[in-house]
Amino acid sequence: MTQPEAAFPRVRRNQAWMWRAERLKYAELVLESKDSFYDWYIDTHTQLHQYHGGPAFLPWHRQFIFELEEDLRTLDSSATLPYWDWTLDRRMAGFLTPWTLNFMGGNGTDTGIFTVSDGWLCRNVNINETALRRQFGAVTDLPTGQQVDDCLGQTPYDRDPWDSEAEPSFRNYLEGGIGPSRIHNAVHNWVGGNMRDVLSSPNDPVFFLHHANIDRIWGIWQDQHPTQSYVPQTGGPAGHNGPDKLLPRGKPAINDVTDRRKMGYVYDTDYPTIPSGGSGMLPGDVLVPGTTLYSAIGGYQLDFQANGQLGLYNGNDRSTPIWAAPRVVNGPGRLVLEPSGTLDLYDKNKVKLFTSGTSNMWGNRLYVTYEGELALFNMLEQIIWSVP
Ligand SMILES: [Cu+2]
Repeated sequence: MTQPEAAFPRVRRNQAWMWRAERLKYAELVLESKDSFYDWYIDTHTQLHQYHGGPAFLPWHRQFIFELEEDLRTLDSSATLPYWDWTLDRRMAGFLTPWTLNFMGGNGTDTGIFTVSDGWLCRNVNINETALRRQFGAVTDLPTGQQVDDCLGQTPYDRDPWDSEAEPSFRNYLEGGIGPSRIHNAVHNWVGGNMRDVLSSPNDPVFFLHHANIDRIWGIWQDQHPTQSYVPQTGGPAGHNGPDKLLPRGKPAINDVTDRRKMGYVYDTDYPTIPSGGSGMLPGDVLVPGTTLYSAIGGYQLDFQANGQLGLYNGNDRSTPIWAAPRVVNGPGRLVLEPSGTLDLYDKNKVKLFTSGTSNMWGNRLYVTYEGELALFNMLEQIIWSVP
């Protein structure tokens, strides 16, 4: 059976919706990278302080975390960076936070997988071999969703004097030079410990989850403001103009990394621009007509036909569906798996044709099982809804 190739093999997902095994796999992969390339990122970030407090802050960090993702993919070709949406669960612990022992570890010193005894030695100026430190919430709160929305309303991208005083400036508002919430800086300070020393902060592996989220927010802003491009192109500080090449490699140029889709990755929140299909739907996924989900074995398939009709079939018998959603009247719409856990089918007029009615069960996933069911699995991998 042929399964459709995803147009974007690299989808960066919200860590909150990753299953236990996926969280552990990512944490162990990062721990493994400590033996080879990881420390290069700590040292490079520490040295290149000129990319903070200026327009290149966002493109430089985009390329920086992209390179780590590329390196991780040499160890596991399916790896992508998770992102930490800190507005989602602003507590210090809980299953939607990254602070679980099978993932980023907890508060304080030396917890979880990233401990000295497991080989996670922090590098500070001239001093190696210190334990990872955190002190949650000691100096500030995490940003709220409203504060991020306020940030997304800021234009232009940046302006003179192109530094931490620039205003109005989306970049400076997001980075944390201005605005009531100091978004990017506040998250570093909230985590505390190693993250609070911004230059050596990649010592804490949550750095990359935080910066993936900052990068995601930049991407959303770019999509919302298509006429606002990267500035300055000339006349800005050295290294911060669009054609300038990014250090330390001297490539690519800033203008080469302003389009994440051209770089070949997207975030799960970038839907519905991703043609979906394949084996299942994850929280936030949107399926467009003309795509099919397949069971891993057994030959069952969920067809979302081009006319918007949704049906579950035994692949050997396409004449009669095992189960079918209510008939589409107004034309094809979308199938949406809401992060809050509901599967909803819409028609072209956004009229809801069908719902699983499973809201407030955050993180459900949809699969076609090998027994021929369409089933929603909760985060404990239990079936909580199925048809027929
Ligand atoms: Cu940085």
